[in-house]
Amino acid sequence: MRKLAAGNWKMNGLKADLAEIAALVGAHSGADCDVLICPPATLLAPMAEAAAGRIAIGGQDCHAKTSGAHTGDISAQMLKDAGASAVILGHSERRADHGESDADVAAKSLAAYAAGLTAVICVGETEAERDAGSTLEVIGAQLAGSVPEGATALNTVIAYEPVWAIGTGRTPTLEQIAEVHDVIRETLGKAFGEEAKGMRLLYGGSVKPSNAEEIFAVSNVDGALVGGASLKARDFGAIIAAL
Ligand code: G2H
Repeated sequence: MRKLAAGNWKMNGLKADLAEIAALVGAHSGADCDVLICPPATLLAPMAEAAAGRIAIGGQDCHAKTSGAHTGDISAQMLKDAGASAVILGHSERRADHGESDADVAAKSLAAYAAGLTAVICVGETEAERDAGSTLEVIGAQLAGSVPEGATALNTVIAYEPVWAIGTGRTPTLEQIAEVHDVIRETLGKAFGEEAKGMRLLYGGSVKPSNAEEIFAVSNVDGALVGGASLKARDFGAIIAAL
């Protein structure tokens, strides 16, 4: 399966930062993996232009509806229109800051599919849930509620992002990552059959150049969703090179 390095710029990036994309396009030349950058909505169109089709561009959220009276929201169609081919959905920051439920994420995923976007659906346990020994149960429930019928290897990517590892510099052990990714593959297999074998499973949470190679070697890790280390072409380029 072709691996995927996805960058999540979160609420970072101004026009001046588009230079990083120009540099990344250079760094990505010849890389044997797919690269996706999800900038803030304000940079989608100019970034798509700067990426020149060499790097895929994605949104960080979308509304479940296609249009209407939803001030401040953005539809999947609008993302597509701006040059996106994917959208991150159900990131833990959206779940925490905006109260997004699994059902919301499933509805948004369907909107993404309808617009022709790949949904990068995020799941992950909190530290309290891991300490309580309920990680696998939490992940199973999130997958069941967030990944809708109609998910295929082409339209769906799953990102496992333990909440306690996001932006903290802490990462699970390689055994913990393997355990969760193996269970995600198995759970998707029960729900989606053969399609699940081709769905890419990304690890996310404090991925950086120094730990990328060992994480990418873990069973059922098909790439990464990278936050802080995706903002600079030098760092993200090193992660891409490790894939
Ligand atoms: C997790 C990740 C990107 P970071 O949110 O989705 O961010 O790599 O900064 O931990």
